Amino acid sequence: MAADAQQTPQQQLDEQLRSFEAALPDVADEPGLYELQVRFLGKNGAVTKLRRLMGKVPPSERKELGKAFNRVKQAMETHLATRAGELAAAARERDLARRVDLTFIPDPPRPGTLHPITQTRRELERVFRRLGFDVADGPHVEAELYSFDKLNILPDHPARDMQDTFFIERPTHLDHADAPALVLRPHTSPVQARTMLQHGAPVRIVAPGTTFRRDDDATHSPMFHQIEGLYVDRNVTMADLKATLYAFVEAFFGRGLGVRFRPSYFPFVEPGAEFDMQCPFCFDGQLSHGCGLCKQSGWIELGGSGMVHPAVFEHCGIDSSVYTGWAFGFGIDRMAMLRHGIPHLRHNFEGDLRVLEQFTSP
Ligand code: FA5
Repeated sequence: MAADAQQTPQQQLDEQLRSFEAALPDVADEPGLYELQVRFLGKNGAVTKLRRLMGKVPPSERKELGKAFNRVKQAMETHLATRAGELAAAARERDLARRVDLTFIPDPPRPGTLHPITQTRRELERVFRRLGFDVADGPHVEAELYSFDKLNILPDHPARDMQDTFFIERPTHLDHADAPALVLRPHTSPVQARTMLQHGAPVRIVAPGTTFRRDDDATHSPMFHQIEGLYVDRNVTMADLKATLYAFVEAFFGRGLGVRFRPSYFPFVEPGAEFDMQCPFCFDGQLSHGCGLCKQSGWIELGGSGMVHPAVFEHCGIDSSVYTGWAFGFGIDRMAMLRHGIPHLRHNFEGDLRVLEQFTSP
């Protein structure tokens, strides 16, 4: 009820108390109670506002008004405390009335597992970290500059051909001269260039990650994974490369498998070599006799390697008369297949739970 301007301040106070008492039974919870308190006793509450009238009444009436104000305020506070007690008791009753079936066993949680390629990548990182390598990363959408130019892959090299690489259209709103030419990186080797340009020498990193090519057959997929290795320092030789890769194969596959290098050409290394290891599936402790997986050859190709080409050093700001280094780039997918006995590359990427659930995370 609105306060009547003709009423005395005491009458107005009593009026407020009555409307407070009328509203109280409708309050159903603590926030409601708080709201009511604020409405009447808060800084701008109805009762607080009336208190401001004190200054306007004749001094002789002030004492009486003060008493009336305190009486109303106290009454409201007592009501609030009583109602708060009732609400708490009702909440407790509701709580006690709840029935909980303590014998109920919910479905056990079904934790997911790491994809076999993720497991393999993490295991590779662990092995190379123990050999003293840092782990580096690079973007999947990469500049042609790092994917090719810095790596001494000349503009007419077949790897730049549309057959191999996914080129990304330049944004039309940018001036063509300014827009960087972008590709989905066809190998992890751009991380070599990025790392050398950023950190200089010496450097010792591996860079595992996703790579993309316009490939699609039984043993090649458009998206696959590689791990790059790069070691640059004074007096680094091919012997270091061989020793590191021996140690890696031993730590990753175990069982004393042999390795071999076959001369090969990559524009960013000189000399360059393919790196093979004995097939672990048909290995008898000494020889791999040949099986379906190694196409009866007894050897499995892991990828390319070699001594970093002086031109690459030059493009990446490293003095090739002071530093030498080696690099490698291996396919991770095949390593995952070898480690987990996965017969087909495609199984890795079909997202079939019947396959994936067989590889529980370690
Ligand atoms: C390269 O990509 C070089 N960047 C490797 C390198 C690095 C050489 C540093 C020297 C120094 P290559 O194209 O051979 O090399 O690929 C390396 C490995 O990646 C292959 O042996 C294979 O295991 C894997 N690979 C390549 N293409 C595919 C594909 N489409 N699907 C699955 N694996 C692939």
